[in-house]
Amino acid sequence: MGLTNRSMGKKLLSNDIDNLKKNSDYVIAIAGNPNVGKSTIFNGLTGMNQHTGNWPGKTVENSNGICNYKNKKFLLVDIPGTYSIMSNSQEEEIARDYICFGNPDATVIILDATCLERNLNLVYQIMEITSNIVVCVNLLDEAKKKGITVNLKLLEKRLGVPVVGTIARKKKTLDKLMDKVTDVLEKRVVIKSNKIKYIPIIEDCIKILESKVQNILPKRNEYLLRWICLKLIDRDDRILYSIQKNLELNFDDKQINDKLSEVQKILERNDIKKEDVRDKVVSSIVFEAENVSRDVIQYKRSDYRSRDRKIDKILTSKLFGIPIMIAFLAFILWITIVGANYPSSLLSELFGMIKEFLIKILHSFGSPEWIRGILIDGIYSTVTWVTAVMLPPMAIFFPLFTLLEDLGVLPRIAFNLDKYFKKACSSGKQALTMCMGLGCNAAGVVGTRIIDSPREKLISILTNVFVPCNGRFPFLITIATVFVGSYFTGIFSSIVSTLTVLIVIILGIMLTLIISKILSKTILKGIPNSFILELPPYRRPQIGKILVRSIFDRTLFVLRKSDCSCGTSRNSYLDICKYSNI
Ligand SMILES: Nc1nc2c(ncn2[C@@H]2O[C@H](COP(=O)(O)OP(=O)(O)OP(=O)(O)O)[C@@H](O)[C@H]2O)c(=O)[nH]1
Ligand SMILES: [Mg+2]
Repeated sequence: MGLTNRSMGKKLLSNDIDNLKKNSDYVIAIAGNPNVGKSTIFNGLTGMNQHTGNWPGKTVENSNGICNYKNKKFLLVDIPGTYSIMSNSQEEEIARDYICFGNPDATVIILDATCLERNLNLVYQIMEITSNIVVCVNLLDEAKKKGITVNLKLLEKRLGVPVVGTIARKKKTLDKLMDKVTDVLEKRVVIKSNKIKYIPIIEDCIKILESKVQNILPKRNEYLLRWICLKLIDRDDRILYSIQKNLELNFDDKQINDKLSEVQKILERNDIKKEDVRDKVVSSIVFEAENVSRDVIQYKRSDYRSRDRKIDKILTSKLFGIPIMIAFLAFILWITIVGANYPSSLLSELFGMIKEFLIKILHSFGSPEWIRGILIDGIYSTVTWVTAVMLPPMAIFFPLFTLLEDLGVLPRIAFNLDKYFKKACSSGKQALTMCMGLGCNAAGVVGTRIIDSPREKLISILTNVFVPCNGRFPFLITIATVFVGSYFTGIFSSIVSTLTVLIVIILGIMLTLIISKILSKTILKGIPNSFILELPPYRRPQIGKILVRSIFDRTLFVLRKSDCSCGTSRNSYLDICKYSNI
């Protein structure tokens, strides 16, 4: 299992995806709420390295990867996390359009075992648009720690679709998932999903429309009949537009319009306004999700979230929130500076010895002085100096940053900074993309896709560069150590250097806020959108994996590029704008 085409780490063109589809036996969509472990499962099955971390909204576009399992080739598609497929945010549209119109052979819906009720809402919505579903209850280890037990057999019975439990971090548990998926694809299990029964008036309206919509719906899309009728009753224009475009349908049909008028009259007669339809639909889903989760979940303790709440009270408090954040950052920078000194000098010595050796070799060949100058004093010395100075701080900062990300600290930082971004009339989510910028500005800019408003997205992109990324830290650290820290001795030298870098970062954050405010008041005028940010539970980071991932995937990648691929070249900038939908 998990044999991978690693070259797929790069961005795939639609041609490549078509080829992959052709060469695979099945296409599987991996859907679910944000931060439930979709990408971890995807990585586990494909061997790829999609961005994972403990905060919602990391995956912003569909990613493709191949999983070979029991002589079958599966094309897995990791789609962005979404709480619902009813509203119109970008991630939700990407997820909905893929499940609905991307024709996957099966959809695996990943659920978080520790908050099943909310996750089930999405299951019921997806059940309306596809029948080939496997429900995967992930994070069973976390649930166990919190004293939560999920009765998977009963859940399967209540939903009417196959259910499997996994711990994404333990790859072995993923075999069970692939077995269930294969059973579904090879029709070894018959799925009879228990769809939601809406209130009788809405069910009646669906029936009225069904006969007419069926006439224009191609046979292969018959499964969508009920859902399309529901959307027509809901008069959800954007979804209807998407349905018409993707399925090449035309709802401007006399018979359908007549039936729609009839439906509207029925709704009016029953005092149900246009905006009430969706509320009624959602209430039915929430009610059923509550019922099912009440039946299938057992709690050993009712206060299973109390530890997280206690920590959050301190980390997000008005008084301590920001000082603790600054102290965290200072500590990480200090460890980076102190820790980088030793490997840096060791590397310098090593490269120095190799240099002597190379000079001797060149001498023995009788090479002229100018060749030695170009090869050793020029190319070799520059490359090795950059490596000795850049590699150690990056190799220390990246893992520490990823550790905080996996722990779940980033959303807490965003929460603390939200009010400042609101004052700057920009998006609260900008705090998250700014934090990502600390790791890598390119990732920060691509991450702006989580911001819905184009105005706020543009502000975030333009200001992301003000926070120094990991590629620029070594340079900052060198400057701070040489020009400031060197005036002090012993431990004070590293403390002063740390404070200098810290001040530069804080200035960068202040500049981000000031420029965002100026842009919001001038060329990018507008009112900030409100947003809801979920504070995820604190999760124990996987230290070994973080070390490997940060050093091999990030540090060496950045070092190879030497400029952090921060979008300085025209092509990468265009790529970034494309990914961010600008
Ligand atoms: N303990 C534990 N942690 C898990 C498990 N699955 C995922 N995680 C962690 O949960 C966090 C979120 O995982 P991701 O794979 O990034 O989640 P996602 O659903 O892809 O998130 P988005 O792309 O933001 O929607 C990461 O820190 C994972 O290491 C699991 O089964 N057990
Ligand atoms: Mg993801």
